[in-house]
Amino acid sequence: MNKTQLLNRAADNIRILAAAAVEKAKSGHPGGAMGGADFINVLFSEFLEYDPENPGWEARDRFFLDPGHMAPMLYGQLCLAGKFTLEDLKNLRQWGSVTPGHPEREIERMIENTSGPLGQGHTFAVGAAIAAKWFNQRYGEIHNPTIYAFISDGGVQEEISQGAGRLAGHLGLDNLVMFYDSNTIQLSTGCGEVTSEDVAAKYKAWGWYVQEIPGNDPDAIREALIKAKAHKGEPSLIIGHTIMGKGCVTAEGANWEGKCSTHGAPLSKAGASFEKTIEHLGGNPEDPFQIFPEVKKLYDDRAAELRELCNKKYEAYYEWKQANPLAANEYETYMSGETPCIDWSLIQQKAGAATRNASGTVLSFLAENVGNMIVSSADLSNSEDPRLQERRFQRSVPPSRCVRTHHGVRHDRNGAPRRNHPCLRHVLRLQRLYETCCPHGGAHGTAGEIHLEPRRLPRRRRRTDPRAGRARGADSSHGETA
Ligand SMILES: Cc1ncc(C[n+]2csc(CCOP(=O)(O)OP(=O)(O)O)c2C)c(N)n1
Ligand SMILES: [Mg+2]
Repeated sequence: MNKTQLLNRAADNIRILAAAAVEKAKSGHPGGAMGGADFINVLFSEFLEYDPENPGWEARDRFFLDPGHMAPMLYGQLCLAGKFTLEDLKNLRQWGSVTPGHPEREIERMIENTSGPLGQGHTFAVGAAIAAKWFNQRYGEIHNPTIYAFISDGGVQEEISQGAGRLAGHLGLDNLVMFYDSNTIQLSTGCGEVTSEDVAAKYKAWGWYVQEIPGNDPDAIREALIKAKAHKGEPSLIIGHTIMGKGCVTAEGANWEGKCSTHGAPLSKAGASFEKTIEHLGGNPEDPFQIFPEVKKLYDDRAAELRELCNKKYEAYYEWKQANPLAANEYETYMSGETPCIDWSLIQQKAGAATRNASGTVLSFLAENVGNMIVSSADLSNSEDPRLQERRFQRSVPPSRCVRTHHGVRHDRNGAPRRNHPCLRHVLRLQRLYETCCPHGGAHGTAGEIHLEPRRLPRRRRRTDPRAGRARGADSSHGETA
């Protein structure tokens, strides 16, 4: 079996697991999951850099799944990577199981965040990319992760994505690589019935580097990912033309791919034959929950490669830390998740001050006290906080402590349901999810939103000293900071 055949086999394995989990649950979304399997498989087996034994490693690459309904694909993938068991997959969408219909966040199992509401994963990824860029500009190579996102037709159509995409292009976030699963099918119709825009032209106009590929071809996916990672100055969009329900057949063995019915129903209820489809994909319909031995080896080998890669990175970090103790101390403080101790009584407000001026007073104070604060401003920066004017987050400019990202006028949805513009909010939320920044957002009609609450995440193990590492076991070095 050559490499291409092996990757096809692994993607078929994911398709089988996703379809089987939905079939057993009697509900869920198999079609999109089966079409996107090739991309996620190449990403996880060749590109995504993570520590298999330390999922909370701060400098890991991130993967955000925008269409949360494609969770069976992610679970299937993470089962190959050893983060879920076959038993977990059998319990998809069951009360109390670890495999809900739309997972939110579970870093230990490598779930950064998926979104139920389509489009939010796009903004999450942009927020993470801004945060990662800030760390990279400030601390260099020791923190240089790639942020990957996976989006589908619905997410590309959602308005919230437009604000996020334009901002990412404007900021030149070349640490962001997004795969668009363009299968031309959505929940109730073909995409052509509801949209006719040129998505490639749209993203190019926003300043993205855009590639179009056959999205079920592992070699094309690999090539596109290599080019995307090498491209500087712009975020990347890989438009993958994929096949909804790839591999689906009927009881008679006729092709049943590209059918809207497979979006949100078990294959047996969507016009396909579950058994024939599993057989067609090389699985066993009597016992579909299996990891093929050659696929297991593929992922075991990848885990060994990743361990070696991480050891080198931990070693490099240790050397950097020895040479830069002050910067390392700052970095580790930010990464520890500890919020600084703020004496709020020091903030003096004038009686009757306008809320935007009051907000500016608070921000000015925080700017001096919260070094990892990222302020997002929707063209209201001068009325809020003049001092932050100089600290603009820009392309290729080493940032100061506490920066402002100027979002421009993006209050683009009248009657937006929340106080702040939703795009801004979700970008902020993700900067928070990145665990390392204190985001603030200011938009029309609000005094701002500051996320400074203590994090509720379990403390993550950090191995800043490579010699204090893995040998001690996964749980023995919690909170190990210098
Ligand atoms: C903001 C938002 N609107 C509507 C939905 C309901 N919904 C879930 S999936 C989906 C269609 C998705 O189509 P696509 O993204 O192409 O996924 P595929 O059918 O290819 O799996 C819709 C409308 C949602 N999850 N979020
Ligand atoms: Mg689709």
